[in-house]
Amino acid sequence: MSLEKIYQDVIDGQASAVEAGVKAALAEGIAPDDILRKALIAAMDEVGTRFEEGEFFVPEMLIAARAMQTGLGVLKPQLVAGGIEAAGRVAIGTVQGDLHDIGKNLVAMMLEGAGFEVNDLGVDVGSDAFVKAAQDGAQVIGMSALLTTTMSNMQKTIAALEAAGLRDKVKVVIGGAPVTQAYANQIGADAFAPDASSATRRVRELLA
Ligand code: B1M
Repeated sequence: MSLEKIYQDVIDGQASAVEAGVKAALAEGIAPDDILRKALIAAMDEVGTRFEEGEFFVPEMLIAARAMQTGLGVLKPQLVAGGIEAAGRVAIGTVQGDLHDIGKNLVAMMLEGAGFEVNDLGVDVGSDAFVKAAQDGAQVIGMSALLTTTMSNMQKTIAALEAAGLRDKVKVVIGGAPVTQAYANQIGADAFAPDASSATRRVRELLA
């Protein structure tokens, strides 16, 4: 099974072909990380480019995203295989107004794989829900945003944590395509991670 075929099937939104392709690639011994980066993530980047260029519209993005999620589902057991002890409690969500969840799901999977207990709050998560998760014992709040228009809701959540008297009790890590280290500094987040594996590293460092 070639990675190019999986890549193309994601772009074409062929979920069952992606499922079969990822299974075949794993059976052939192709590293899960290569399948993830070179086929699944690379395909979503191409889908984004085609959307920007007006070649793809929301329905095409949506069916490609479903195909990607199907592939991720097959990879999940491989990605989470490493976990043993509970290394800490993390609550993660995509911020209010934002429905993109593939990157957030990947970060959640990697954290689980690294042994963290993950409370996935889902998408379109308001400040109150993040505050509640912190009150319920999360040591780290993870926020994802894919839209420049929703990034500012990260700052609102940090302000809400401060208002609730919880800011010094939880660490905040942020990420998502438009998010940068400079933005994390600007809003007073404890860490920024550009991808799922570095998110796991950052969370480990924050709890060390
Ligand atoms: Co949307 N979309 N989308 N979309 N979409 C983008 C983000 C966009 C960049 C496309 C483009 O124009 N090139 C653009 C945003 C432009 C901007 O704001 N600058 C865009 C737009 C405009 C929109 C709509 C507004 C379109 C419309 O309706 N006109 C709309 C908004 C809906 C909403 O949220 N309210 C919309 C809708 C959608 C779909 C629903 C169709 C679908 C999402 C389905 C889903 O997620 N279940 C979708 C998709 C699929 C995309 C693209 C093509 C792919 C996103 C993705 O899944 N990437 C995207 C283009 C792109 O990003 N190239 C695009 C793969 C994923 C693994 O990467 O999420 O970046 P990513 O996650 C990475 C890192 O960022 C990081 O780790 C992950 C793994 O390495 N990371 C973290 C993520 N979260 C983290 C958290 C951390 C740490 C790291 O700590 C907690």
